[in-house]
Amino acid sequence: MTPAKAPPEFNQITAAFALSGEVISVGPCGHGHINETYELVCDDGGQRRRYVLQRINHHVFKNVPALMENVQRVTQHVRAKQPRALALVPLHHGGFVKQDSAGDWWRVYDYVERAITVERVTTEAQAREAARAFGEYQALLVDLPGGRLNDTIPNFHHTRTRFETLRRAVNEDTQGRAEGVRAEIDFAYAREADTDVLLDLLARGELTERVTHNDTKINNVMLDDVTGRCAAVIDLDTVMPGLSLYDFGDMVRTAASSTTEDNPDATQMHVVLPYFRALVDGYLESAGAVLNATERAHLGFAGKLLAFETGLRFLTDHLQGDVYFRIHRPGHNLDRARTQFALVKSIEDNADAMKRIVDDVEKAV
Ligand code: GN1
Ligand code: MG
Repeated sequence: MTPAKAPPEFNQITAAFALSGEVISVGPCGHGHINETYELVCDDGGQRRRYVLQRINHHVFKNVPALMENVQRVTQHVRAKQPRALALVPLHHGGFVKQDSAGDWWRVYDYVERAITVERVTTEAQAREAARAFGEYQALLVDLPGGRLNDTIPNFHHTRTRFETLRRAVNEDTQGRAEGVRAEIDFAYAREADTDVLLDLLARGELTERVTHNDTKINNVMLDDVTGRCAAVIDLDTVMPGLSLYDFGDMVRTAASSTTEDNPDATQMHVVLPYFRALVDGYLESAGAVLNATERAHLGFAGKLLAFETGLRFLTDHLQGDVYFRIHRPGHNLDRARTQFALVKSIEDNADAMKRIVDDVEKAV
């Protein structure tokens, strides 16, 4: 995907939303790979008010009204319990999403002020707080009224499907890139058996479907810039039925790792055990009462699985010509696949130590 373009008919779009004041500036916002995100600054009678405007990627999220129904239900439910949680801004004429003449969909959130996101954890306290916050989010959604949420992306974390998609991309090799990534393909194929582990446990009833966030990377939690406590969980487009282990695993992938997924030098990537311990500690503090013994027993494996699955997705996108994740340089998705696979290897090498950490933390709770 190419970097964000200037949005068309911008004024008509912002005018449709019930904003306080006049829009005085628009700038880029965040580091997401899928949607386009802008910061809107409004002048409200001399007071500055900020909003987040997003163009929803409808090639990725094919049913935007169904997605927005989820987001609306979830934000309404969480906001009643967390005053700083994300809130949608309505349209003047009702509803929360505006379609422009090109068929693109737009929505606006209130800006979460006095809070930051980080791309990489630098203290154990940050890791613990992020995990506590995502665990709390999970626990808050246990009593979400209104029935099952829509599947905004079917089979999103179905690792077997992700694996088969990679295999198809290798066989089709539309860009002629397979030869150059033989080592990565072999790495993936050697771990095929991992793809079914959680799916088999789910089929046997040992894991339970829950309402999960499904994209718990570290930059999807906003931390108060003074206290460091969670201000808001963001990026709610994939909140839908899922496994809690997907949420925990994606935290391990992005918060118990030594470098970012974008690092072109994959040798710098490894699991950071003190951050892993902090994640287990924070997650069990808030979600511990919800989790069953099978979930607890697979916390380390979940980190490996999500790094593996995300690596499969990056490698597939590289082979297919970078059509899904936004890239900022040639080979970017390949670099990302390499960091993910380096993390998988590191988690394999540290599996015993990670198991001991989980046991230790459980004993202490
Ligand atoms: C995407 O939108 P963003 O950048 O927060 C992706 C996640 C991946 C992540 C990898 C809808 O998240 O699943 O884990 O990139 N979101 C979607 O950085 O595919
Ligand atoms: Mg995001």
